[in-house]
Amino acid sequence: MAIRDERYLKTVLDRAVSQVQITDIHTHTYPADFGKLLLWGIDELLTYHYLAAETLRWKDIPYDAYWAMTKREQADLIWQTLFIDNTPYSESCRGVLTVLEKLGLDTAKRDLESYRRYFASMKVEDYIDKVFETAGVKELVMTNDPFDDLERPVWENGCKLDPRFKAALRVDPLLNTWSEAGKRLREWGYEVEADITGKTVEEVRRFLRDQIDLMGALYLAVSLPPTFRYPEDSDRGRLIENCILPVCLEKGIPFAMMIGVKKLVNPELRLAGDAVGKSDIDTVINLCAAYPRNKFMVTLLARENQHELCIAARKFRNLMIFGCWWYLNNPSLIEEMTRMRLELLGSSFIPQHSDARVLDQLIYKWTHSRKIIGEVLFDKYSDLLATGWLPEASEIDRDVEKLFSGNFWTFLQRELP
Ligand code: FIX
Ligand code: ZN
Repeated sequence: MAIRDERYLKTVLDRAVSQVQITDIHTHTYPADFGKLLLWGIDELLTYHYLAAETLRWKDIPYDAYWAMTKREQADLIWQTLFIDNTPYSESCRGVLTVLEKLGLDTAKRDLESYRRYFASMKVEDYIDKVFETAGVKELVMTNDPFDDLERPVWENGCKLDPRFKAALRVDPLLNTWSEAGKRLREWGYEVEADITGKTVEEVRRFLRDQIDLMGALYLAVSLPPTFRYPEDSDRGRLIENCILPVCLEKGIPFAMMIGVKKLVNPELRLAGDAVGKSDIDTVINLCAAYPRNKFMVTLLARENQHELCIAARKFRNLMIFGCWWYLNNPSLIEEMTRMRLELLGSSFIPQHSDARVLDQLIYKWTHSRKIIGEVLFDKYSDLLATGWLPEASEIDRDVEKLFSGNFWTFLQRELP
């Protein structure tokens, strides 16, 4: 049915955006049989590395003293510092409150112990179902690292994956610390040498194929520093050229590059110690141009890179840009980036991923993003109404499904000439 006015537009669009079942294409969360890798509940929410960093701005305790605390003690300190002694303005603090509210808990009471009792009463399997349902997420892609000693045994012992959890093969150690990774590969029976030539190339390709097949990986992913360049006379450059891209092409899967992380600028903050730097868009352009049959998924961490990334995506159909990553996952920047992308790319992009490290975060990260993306879409459809164009309700459902799920799956299935 054609939409002729903004009132009906709002009704149709609000319903479409609130009900669409989401494919969350990048997370750090796992099913219950991954053991300690699955983080959930209020104390994990509070000790998320974003909040640890924010808390340690207020407290002059030695970093080691913080890390020596128990998880509960850390959560108590964070709750008192960011939620009681100060107002929880930040997106990561607000997110904790959104999760509690969506679970039906009373945040007005500010009663941390009562929240703890709620989570303690939950069976993990039931809670996973509740989070997926509350967040409206139908499936998510994990971050699967064969070099992680906690994770590798789960795969080697033959895990039967919950179908809502998909795999992505993460290759940071291979690309960013080849000398160390090479030693591990030799331990695992791959005949690799320091020089990335001949037999070593073949063995790294074999390792990648083995892992992709073992996990059923939907794509290969890596996070890269802002200094990453291509072409680059380096182990990383040679591995990308001789191993990663040929195997991705052979398997028909994208190579996802997450570029712009300045690792551990403050190592005392551990996982919270990474910062952001402006990346080189020519590197993305060079790769997309040199490998037109390979599929690239790219997200850049610096706000300053976003416009040029959109322009690069206009030039290369093998480039799918995605998400408002990490320090960009804030309302003001999600809005700015989504407007820019719709204006430059139409709907041929993936607007968001959650990056959830704690399962419960799916609830807040998607509640917040649905609202912002929905508001931007309302403006864009309104602009079209003003030209006399009459969008159909079915087209709005189509567009919203593509943005929150379909574009990802379509990109995975594409075979480029
Ligand atoms: O490299 C990554 O996947 C990053 O998303 C993480 O390392 C980062 O800590 C994060 O979770 C950001 O949201
Ligand atoms: Zn991530």
